[in-house]
Amino acid sequence: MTTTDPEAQVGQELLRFPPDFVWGAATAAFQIEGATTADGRGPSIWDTFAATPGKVHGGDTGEPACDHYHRYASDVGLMAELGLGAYRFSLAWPRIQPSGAGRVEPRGLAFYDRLVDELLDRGIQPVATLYHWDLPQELEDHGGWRNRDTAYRFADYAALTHAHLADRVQLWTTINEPWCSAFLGYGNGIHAPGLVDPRGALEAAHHLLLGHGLAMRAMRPSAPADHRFSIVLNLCSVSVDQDDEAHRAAAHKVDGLQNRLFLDPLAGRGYPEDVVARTAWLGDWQRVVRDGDLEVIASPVDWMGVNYYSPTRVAPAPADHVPDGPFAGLRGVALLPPRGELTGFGWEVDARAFTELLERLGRDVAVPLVITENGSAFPDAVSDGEVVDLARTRYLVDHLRAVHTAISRGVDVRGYFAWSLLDNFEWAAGYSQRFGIVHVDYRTQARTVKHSGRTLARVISRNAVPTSGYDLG
Ligand code: IFM
Repeated sequence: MTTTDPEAQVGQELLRFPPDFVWGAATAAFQIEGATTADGRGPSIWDTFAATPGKVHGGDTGEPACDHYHRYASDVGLMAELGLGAYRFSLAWPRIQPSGAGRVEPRGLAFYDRLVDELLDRGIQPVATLYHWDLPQELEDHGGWRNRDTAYRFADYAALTHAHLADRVQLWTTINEPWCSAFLGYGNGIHAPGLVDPRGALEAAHHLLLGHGLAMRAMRPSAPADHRFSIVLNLCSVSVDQDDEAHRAAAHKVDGLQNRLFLDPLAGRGYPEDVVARTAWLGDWQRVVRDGDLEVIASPVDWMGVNYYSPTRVAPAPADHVPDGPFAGLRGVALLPPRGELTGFGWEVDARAFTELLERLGRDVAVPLVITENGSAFPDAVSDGEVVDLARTRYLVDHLRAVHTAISRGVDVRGYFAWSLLDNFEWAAGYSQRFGIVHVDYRTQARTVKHSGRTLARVISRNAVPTSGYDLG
């Protein structure tokens, strides 16, 4: 699908995206809103975690973040300037139900009314994520996602929030990256609530999926026919250095815990037997997975959100070797350090692995895909009013080419959301990592559109990327 665009630079070949391809950028409530005690918002696990010394880089907290709670209107103005067709944001559960159950805070809902109305006024389609990691602290005090009851509380919250915005928001996502909530929050404890409990991580994974399914069942029956529901997964492409049985087995194990543990039950295939067998020493699946749960989890979705940043490299290791970090539930696998070109955050840059992942998902997932996050962190600086972030621009354009390649090979990808619209609170890394296509000066709250943001705007206006080079004119 290579054609020449008369508007493009002379001789520049373009890779065109499908005509109705959705272009957007994404954020999450805790990462940008600030105003953590405004208008009756309750505390979340991330407020507690960030207030705990040593947990977040530099002692950073959710204040002030990007003060988006007060600056949402001008931020939507920036989106319009960039030509975004859609904006993916998350709703803060503790703004809407401060204790995670029961009483609803109307001022919390009113903020999202204002945001959605502003988006619609500017012709930008809102894409709402119901849960992006900010669990109300009171639910964590009762076990958080390790407690089955949290899944039911999530469904209640999803139903009331969906009902409130149903007249204006058509695209919904239940949960963002359940793998991170389970394995970083309860597995190695680098994310809130900061627990090192590998068994609890598996329980949390199941309850997050159950919460997703219960929410689907709570929202779908009353939803207008044009509403489209999804879940967002951070799926990884697993790379090995050799193509032999031992390496393939190591890759299969990691693929099981990161990808198939989520993809299979969502697709109605149940939990992968090899993962269940391999983690039996950690969890009592029979106790945790109750009759009927798998049917609930497999409630049909309309699309699947895919978040991709970098590949995971693995190798076989002695049978009793337990890898550090989030894969602590796996024995006999070694995680290899990233190599080659790295982002400022030290993440490996590999756009080809993105195409491979999408092609695999094209085979394994029955619904259309949307890239709900993709981006890179580099240390940017404003100079003469500009941020010339060429490394991020290259990352962006190369990954868009990778998406285009997957589409040209038949994968049904319907949209792309850059992570992130704004520099923001990067979880345990605090404000030290900048992922934005718009720079934020946290002292003055000034916004500066980066070179990568202007590049994305040009891509959007042409609905195409050039076949080569990074100068989009
Ligand atoms: O900032 C996060 C986001 O909240 C979830 N996906 C990965 C991003 C970069 O780490």
